[in-house]
Amino acid sequence: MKYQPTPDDKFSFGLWTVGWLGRDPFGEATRAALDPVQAVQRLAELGAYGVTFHDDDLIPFGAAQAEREAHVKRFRQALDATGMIVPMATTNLFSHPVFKDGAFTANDRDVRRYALRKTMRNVDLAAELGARTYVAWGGREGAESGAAKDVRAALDRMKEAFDFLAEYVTEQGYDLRFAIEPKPNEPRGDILLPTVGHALAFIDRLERPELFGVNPEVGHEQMAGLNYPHGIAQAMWSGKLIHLDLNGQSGIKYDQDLRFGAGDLRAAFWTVDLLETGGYEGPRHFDFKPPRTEDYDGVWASAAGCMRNYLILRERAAAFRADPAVQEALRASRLDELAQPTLGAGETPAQLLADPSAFEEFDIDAAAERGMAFERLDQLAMDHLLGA
Ligand code: XLS
Ligand code: MN
Ligand code: MN
Repeated sequence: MKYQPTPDDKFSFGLWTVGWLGRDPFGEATRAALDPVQAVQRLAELGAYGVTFHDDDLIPFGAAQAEREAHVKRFRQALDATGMIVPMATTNLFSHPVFKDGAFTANDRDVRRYALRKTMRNVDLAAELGARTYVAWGGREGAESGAAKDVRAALDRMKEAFDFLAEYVTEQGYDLRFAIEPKPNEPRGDILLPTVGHALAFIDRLERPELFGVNPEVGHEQMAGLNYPHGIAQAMWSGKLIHLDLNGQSGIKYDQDLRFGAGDLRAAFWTVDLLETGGYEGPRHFDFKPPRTEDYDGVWASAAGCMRNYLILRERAAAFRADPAVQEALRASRLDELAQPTLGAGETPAQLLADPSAFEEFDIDAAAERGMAFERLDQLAMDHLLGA
């Protein structure tokens, strides 16, 4: 069947995505709780290869040890029965009221110490279940007002937390890297590490940067009006795209978490094109929320839609790249020239200064007149995207 996902496509979903009950700031849940075991089974049937979770998605917050073990055991059995894997896990450091001022950067020191313990505990479980990536989304790390957070001190505390966790993972011999997930706002008025760029710069200041990457989410960059494919391209260029959250978003507004392909379809096309041609080998992870209008049939239709849209876009992007007219248009737009270094091999400042063709004899007017032919190129992309 066409566009039928298989495990080779590496599609994964968070338990909290299909398991979202539809509770929002204005209304109660519209769906009954979903058993994680059922989520694993249904996602496997739909063609996903992996499932991810926050600690509290799998084991209710505050569960006693015996209860905890029972939940993990049932989950593990469902994984074994379906062949599903756990490529990634993460910590819920935002739902419980104790985290109202953040976790790793809460002003209260005891809250910060508790947050570290809660994370270490789930890092252990993640490693036990074979996860290779540990996502850290600092949803409550931020503020609503200026004096409430000393951002430089908070970044010191954030660095302290990540350096400590990296040390812990190394000491334990876990094969696990951390992926920091940026988001500009919601639930805090302003969140620390708001964009991919902020996160990349922060990682450079850590003691073991090699254990860190980013987990960019489509909607989070678009909430800030940013170009998602450009953001992940820079993460790739930095060797830091180790995981990602695919979903849909319509412009600068609240975090919509629409299914992948909804919202900005052109950005979705370029995203798939980049992932498929840029050497990204990690999971294609969906972090979306089936709208609260849907019953469970709608939930599974929405999850299937994420994967179907990815596969359609993959086909369209490949057709775009393979089209001789596109290859010609790319040359006309001089993309091949962009790939050439600006300087000759080993060319020195003195040599560039001595090259009259670069300045004295450079025909500025002729160069300024040259068209870039981008519109024709983009229309070819549109034709492929629309199947014209
Ligand atoms: C929320 C985030 C969250 C992370 C995991 O906006 O997307 O779901 O992906 O904690
Ligand atoms: Mn989101
Ligand atoms: Mn996310």
